[in-house]
Amino acid sequence: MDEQGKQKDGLNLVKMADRDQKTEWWTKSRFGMFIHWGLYAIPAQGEWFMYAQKLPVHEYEKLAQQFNPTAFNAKAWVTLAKEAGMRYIVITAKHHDGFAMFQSKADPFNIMDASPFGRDPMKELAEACQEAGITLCFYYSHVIDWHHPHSLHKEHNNTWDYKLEEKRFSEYWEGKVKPQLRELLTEYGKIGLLWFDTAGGLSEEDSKDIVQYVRSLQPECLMNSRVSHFMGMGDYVSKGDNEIGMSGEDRRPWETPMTLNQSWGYTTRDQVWKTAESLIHKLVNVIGKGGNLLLNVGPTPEGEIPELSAQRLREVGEWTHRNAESIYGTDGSPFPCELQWGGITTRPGRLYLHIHNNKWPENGLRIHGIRNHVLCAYSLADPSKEELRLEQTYDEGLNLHTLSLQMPPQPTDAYVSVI
Ligand code: FHN
Repeated sequence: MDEQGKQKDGLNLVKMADRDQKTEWWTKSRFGMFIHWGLYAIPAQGEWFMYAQKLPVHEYEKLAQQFNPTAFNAKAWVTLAKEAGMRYIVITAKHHDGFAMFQSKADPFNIMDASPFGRDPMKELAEACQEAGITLCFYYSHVIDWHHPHSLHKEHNNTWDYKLEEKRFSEYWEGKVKPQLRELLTEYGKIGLLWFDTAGGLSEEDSKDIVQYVRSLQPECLMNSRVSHFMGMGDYVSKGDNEIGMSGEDRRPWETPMTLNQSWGYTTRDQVWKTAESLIHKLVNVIGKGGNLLLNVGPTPEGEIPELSAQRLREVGEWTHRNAESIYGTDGSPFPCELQWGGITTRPGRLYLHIHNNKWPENGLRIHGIRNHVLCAYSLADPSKEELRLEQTYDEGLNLHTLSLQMPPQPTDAYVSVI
C-alpha cells in the first residue's frame, strides 16, 4: 500500500473506532420504543391522514385546536418502555404534518401555541426519561412538511395548498428546520439520537449542512442514515420499515423500525396485531444478526398508549427481563446463516441460543461448527440453572464439530440457553 493509501486506511480505522465508541450506548441497548404521536391521532387513520385526504392547511390546523391530551403521563410511558425492556425512546417531535409536539419559537404551529393543552410533552418526557435512566431521542421529519409552504420533497408534497414552482427550500431549511433542531438540542438536555426520515430530494450540500449543524449543537448525538439518501451518512443504518435483512449485510450498526400492527400513528382501522410471541421472535432475529429493534406504539388523542399495545409490550418484557443477560451488550451470531430454530447472541465465553419452543427437534438440537470445548449449558430463565444434557463430537472424515443439546424439561415459548 502506498503512503497515501496507508494514511487513508489509518484514517478510516480511527473513524471506525470513534464511531464504535460513539454508538456503544445504543448498540448495547438493542431494544427501543418508537412513538408516533401527533394531531393525526384525532382522526385515527394513521399519520399520513393529511396527505391522503389532501386536507388544506387551514382545515388541518383545526385539529390543533381540539388537541388536548389530558391523559398524557410521561412517567407511565417511560415505565411501560422499561417494563418492555426497552432502553431508549424515539418520539415524533415533528412528523410530516409539520406540527411540532414541543414549544417552538420558530413556528407557531406547535403544541404550546396552537393547542389548548398548555403543556410541552417533550419536556415532560425528557424529565421522566432522565429520572428512569432511559435515553430520550427525537424523530424529526426534516424534508417532508405538508404545513410549510417551502418544504420540498422528491415526491410527497402538499400540492393542494402550494405550488411547487414557488417553493424556496432555503426558507424552510433556515427558517424552520434548523431553528427547530436547535430548540430540540438545546432545551431538552442530552438527546441520544435524532431520527430523520425520508430524505428524498435533499441535496448533498444540505445533507452535510444538517449533519454539521447537529454535531455543532450536540457532538455526541447520533443520527440515523435516513438523514440523507447519499451513501454512508449518519452514524448507523436505519433499515426499511419492518425490514430485518440478512446477517452481515451492513458494515455499520443498524436498526429495524417495526410496527405492532400495520400502522405507525394511532388508528382504529387497523386491527392486525403481532402477537407477543412473534415480537419476541422478531427481536431474537434482529439481535441475533447484531441489530437493534425499534418497536412502535401510536398513542391516542387523549395521550394514552392503547392497552392492546401496552399488554403486548409487557408480555415481551417478561421475556426480556428473564433473559436480559443474553440481550443487552451482546454481539450477534458468529454464523452468517439463517437458523431454522431461532437465533444466537454472544459475549466472550458465552453463546446464547434462543430456541423457539416449537422448533426443538425431538432428539435434541444439533449445531455444527463450534470447536470450543463447551463446559455446560442451561436455560437462562431457569433459576436452578439445571444443566442440560449435551454432547460434543468430531467427525474427522467430514472435519465437522457437532454439538448436540437436549431439550430442557419445561421450555417456555421462546427462551434461552447459555453455553
Ligand atoms: O412516512 C414515514 C412513516 O409515516 C413512518 O414515520 C415511518 C417510520 O419509519 N417512516 C416513513 C416511511 O418510511
